Amino acid sequence: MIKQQLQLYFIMGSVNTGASKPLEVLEAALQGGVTCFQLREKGPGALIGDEKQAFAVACQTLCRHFNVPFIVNDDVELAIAIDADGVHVGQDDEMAAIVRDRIGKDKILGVSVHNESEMLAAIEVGADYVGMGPIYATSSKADAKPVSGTAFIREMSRLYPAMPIVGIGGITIANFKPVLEAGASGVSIISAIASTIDPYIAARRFKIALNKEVISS
Ligand code: 3NM
Repeated sequence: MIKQQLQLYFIMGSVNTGASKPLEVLEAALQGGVTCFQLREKGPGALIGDEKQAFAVACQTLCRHFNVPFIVNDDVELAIAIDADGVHVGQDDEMAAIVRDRIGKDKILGVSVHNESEMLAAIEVGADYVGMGPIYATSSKADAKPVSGTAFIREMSRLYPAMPIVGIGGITIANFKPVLEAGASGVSIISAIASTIDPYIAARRFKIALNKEVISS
């Protein structure tokens, strides 16, 4: 179930959509077939407080309409307040073990990992999936680590095949295939959907290409 939901994992905040209205971008992406959504409200100009919560609820309402999981990046308080489907945390965010305790076993917990000891810690806390990146160069995360390529995904998916993996960072329609070939269940994308002129077409293209990969694998 979770592996299918990770196939086309769209991430966005209100600052990622350029001149387009964020909720319109999200709706178009959902119509195009994204299978999971993460609200990542970060960076200069990001919403805070009540405005952030209202935006989150609007995103959640859209996701529910399309039956797509709604995950909140980092902000556990917010996720609990609005009963989000899950939380994604990095290594610098609140410790994954604490987050698991707070959100409970039934919610989705995603953790970013960059080495085997972080992978083992994520398994230990019962993460539902792990994110690995940046696979390629990205301008969507100011503090991104050096580009990792797909070798880490390949190694971890071989050693720990039960843990679903998503690749993230610089992924486009032209370069996503090696991420799946390395063993990831899906791809996480900000700009190749959020910053395009037509997010519906962008998501649709990804969806069709990803389905072809599943059929041919
Ligand atoms: N996390 P884009 S890279 C949010 O390496 C995020 O953990 C990363 O955006 C990591 O699809 C990244 O526009 C940005 O490259 C992904």
